[in-house]
Amino acid sequence: MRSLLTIATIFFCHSSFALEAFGGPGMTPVWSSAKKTQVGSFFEEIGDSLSPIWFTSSEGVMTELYFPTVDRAQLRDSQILITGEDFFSEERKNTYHEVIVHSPSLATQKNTDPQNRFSISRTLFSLKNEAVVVEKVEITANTDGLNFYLLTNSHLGNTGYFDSAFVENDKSFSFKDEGDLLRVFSSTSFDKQSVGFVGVSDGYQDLKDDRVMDFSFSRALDGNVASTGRWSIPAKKGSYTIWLAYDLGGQHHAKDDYSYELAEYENTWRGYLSGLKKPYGMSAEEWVR
Ligand SMILES: [Ca+2]
Ligand SMILES: [Ca+2]
Repeated sequence: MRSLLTIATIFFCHSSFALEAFGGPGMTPVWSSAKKTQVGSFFEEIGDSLSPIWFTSSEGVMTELYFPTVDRAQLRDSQILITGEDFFSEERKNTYHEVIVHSPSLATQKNTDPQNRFSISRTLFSLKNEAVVVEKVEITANTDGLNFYLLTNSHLGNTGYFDSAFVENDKSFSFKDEGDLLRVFSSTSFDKQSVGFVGVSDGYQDLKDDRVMDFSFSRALDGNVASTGRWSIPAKKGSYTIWLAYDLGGQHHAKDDYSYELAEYENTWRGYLSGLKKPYGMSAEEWVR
């Protein structure tokens, strides 16, 4: 009887219908690569901007976010996993990374599958008066049958330990570690969602071998946690634009389109830079492209 109970318990804990993820606290947290390709923050004139948030990227994806001071990290990374009928790919490790510089303050990172089955472009910026970083993600599928998953690993309060992750609704996840909070919003809904412990019950572990998302845990408490959401976009060739908002201030009302805010971010930096002395040998046009 006891062994039956044990089996039943194990089955329940590992069932995709269970509410709480198994395997806590997950693997030992590690930070992302220090070889950053981009750092950014909203241009701040005293009394003008109220955006105490800094973002970074490395290996083609968003890495540490800092809030409310530049020495307090809140995120490890956020990237995309891709599955096809016969392959699994991790955006950060399995794609070619290219950086397209639009201006001194704005860049797009383009990640291309070596077999050109897909590409993902991401443009990062932050909002003027809120602790919110936005990613404009453009996905291009060059073949049918692909699925794209957002994988986010929080490191609230300067450590990957002690975080809890929750599925909020079909467009958002939240993370908590005592007084630190991160909410992640997507303009496109997810048709499958789960949170879990990194290295054990997260989306990466779920997908890497069988390419099928089986887990649907709605909370993972007190550990090294990550959220996974499969975007509800057609598994067909095509291009899809998705806006992601990462809110560390806790007050943000997500939007479906941040084009205006993207232009505002760029224009404030452009205005500031146009007033600086240009580097020797460089034309003003080259300096503020
Ligand atoms: Ca933490
Ligand atoms: Ca699976």
